[in-house]
Amino acid sequence: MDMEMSDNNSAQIDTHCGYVAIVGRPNVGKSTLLNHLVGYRISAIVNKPQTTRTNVRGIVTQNNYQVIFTDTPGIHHDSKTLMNKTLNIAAVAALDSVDAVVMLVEALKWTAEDDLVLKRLQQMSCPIFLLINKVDRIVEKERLFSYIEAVKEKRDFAEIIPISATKGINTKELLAKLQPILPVSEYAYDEDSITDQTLRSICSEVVREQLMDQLHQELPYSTAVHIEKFEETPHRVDIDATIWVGKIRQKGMVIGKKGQTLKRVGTKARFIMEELLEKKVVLKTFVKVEENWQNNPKHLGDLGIITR
Ligand SMILES: Nc1nc2c(ncn2[C@@H]2O[C@H](COP(=O)(O)OP(=O)(O)OP(=O)(O)O)[C@@H](O)[C@H]2O)c(=O)[nH]1
Ligand SMILES: [Mg+2]
Repeated sequence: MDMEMSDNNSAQIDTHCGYVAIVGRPNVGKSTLLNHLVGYRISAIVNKPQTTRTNVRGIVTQNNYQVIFTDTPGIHHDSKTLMNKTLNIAAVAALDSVDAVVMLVEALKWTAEDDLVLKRLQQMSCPIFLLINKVDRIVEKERLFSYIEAVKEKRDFAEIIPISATKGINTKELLAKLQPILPVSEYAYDEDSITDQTLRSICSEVVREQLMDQLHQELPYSTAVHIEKFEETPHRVDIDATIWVGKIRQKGMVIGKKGQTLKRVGTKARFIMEELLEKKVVLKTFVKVEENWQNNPKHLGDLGIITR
């Protein structure tokens, strides 16, 4: 069978492969959708805006089609810090040479930041799919119909699809609608690849996700996580993670009373890592202060937020 396949391949390509950017304002569910499509927790999900800080690829290969999705940071108005600006730049850069864009909005809502996203898409000539996410929350279904009529006026979308990224509603339909627009091409990634992220960076995101989840107000945005050690042996993985904060008093907040906050973060993160890595994990966490790291290009570079 292998022989036959390679003969065919040399004569003509029978696979399709293309790039699709997932964009939208913060907190609409972009990372949740990516993880659902890929079936693995590759991108951090938190119920707070500006969770995603870099472009993360998720790859879906089925029936001769490979779709390379890019999850992007939420496009937003705030540009106070270099990091805020960088997030917007990363999101827009992901639009470069894609075959389609999926724009997410939250069902029954349309905000000024949704308009900002549309503005960024203005010059795009590829198909733009509007995904109305979180439809599982709608109690009165009729309201969705009038919402769909209203969003049709915003732009000429290739498709408008109500979905639920958490429940998986209409996500198969999304893949089916994307397939015809993927160019005939060899696969860009191996058939069994699911992401461009390393396990090391996925684990650092797990720690950051848990920090964002546990911390309050502005603090989540002032933290960053760097994995200093990632040593895998046949039966366990040893991971050292450094949590960076912007101010000395924030260090105390991350650690918490009698170390309780950091302990909770570490325990939950380790539990998730053990599921992801399918191995015992020994996780050590350290907290360090780097004043104003969000405006420091070197630091943003070290953390992979600015690519050099
Ligand atoms: N009810 C419901 N909640 C959802 C759905 N999709 C996402 N969420 C929730 O919305 C919140 C934000 O999800 P994320 O996937 O982190 O959103 P995001 O668009 O990636 O956010 P940023 O990275 O900050 O731009 C989380 O609490 C998710 O659980 C959905 O279909 N239904
Ligand atoms: Mg995200």
